[in-house]
Amino acid sequence: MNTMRRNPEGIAEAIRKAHTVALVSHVNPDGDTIGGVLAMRLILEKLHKEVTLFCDGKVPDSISILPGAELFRVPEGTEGPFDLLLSIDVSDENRMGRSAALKKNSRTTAQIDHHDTNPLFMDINSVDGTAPAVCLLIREQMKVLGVPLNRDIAACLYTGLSTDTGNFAYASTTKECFEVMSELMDTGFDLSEMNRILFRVKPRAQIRLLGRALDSLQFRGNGKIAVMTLTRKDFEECGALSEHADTIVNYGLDTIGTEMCMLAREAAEGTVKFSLRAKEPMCVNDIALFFGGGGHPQASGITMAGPLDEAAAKVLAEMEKKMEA
Ligand SMILES: [Mn+2]
Repeated sequence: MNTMRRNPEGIAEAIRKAHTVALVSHVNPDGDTIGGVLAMRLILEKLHKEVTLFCDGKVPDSISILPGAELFRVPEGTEGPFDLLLSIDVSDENRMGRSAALKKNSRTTAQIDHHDTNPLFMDINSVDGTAPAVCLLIREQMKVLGVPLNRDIAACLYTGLSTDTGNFAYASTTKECFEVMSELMDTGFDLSEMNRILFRVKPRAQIRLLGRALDSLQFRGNGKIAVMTLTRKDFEECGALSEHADTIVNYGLDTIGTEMCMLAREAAEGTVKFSLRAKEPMCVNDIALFFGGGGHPQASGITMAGPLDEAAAKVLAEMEKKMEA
């Protein structure tokens, strides 16, 4: 029986046996998966491993300042062979995108993750569904490997820790976050500059897109459900990219009286991408799962076929049903 648990010793053993290592992030990469992979790259290079980084997607601009971010390759699926493939923050095999094809070119597969829906899809799994960020598990992993912290690794781990905990504000934030933060601070990494780049500065296109989304804001379900939509035309006229919509959903949730929020955006090839959020004790991952998506209880996503209005109406109907229940 596979049970979900942290297994830093198992991962360390696999790393020690390997020379060539492929590190894999999830699709639609965020600060935790990118920060985690880049920290792990620095750790593995200290151990003289030959490391290749794969991400099926574009690293968001705000995190492209991290050391090594330019080294990510978009997988073709034919690369390798690798002694070890190690995915970081990937909740299921589909979330590897085209990197999943690298599994067959890898002698051993392993993962470090923190999603409690993870089906443990690698040979070696170190998964803790209660950890608020995978970067927390990377800190533990480097202790087991005997690699010390430095400023660059701290910057990478901070990126994951701060983004996945909403700046240490989500209910998922644990004492361990602050213990690790204390260690990161000892390296002298530039906290205020990191915060400026990660959380404050935004491209003009993103601010314009935010305006469009707020213009679309509606309150349904007795005012408890906030709904926003963005069309392809909105993206085009603002000059915005998909990543520019990533945090907009929070404005709906932050409105007083709102318990659930949805942002529906037209994406590539006639699909619609949904970001769903909920205030505790409300959750949205069951709604996401119902439509073939997934995620965390209070933050989930769905991708489904369009058109936008029809898809949004379907998801909204489920949200309203849940709110009435
Ligand atoms: Mn994460």
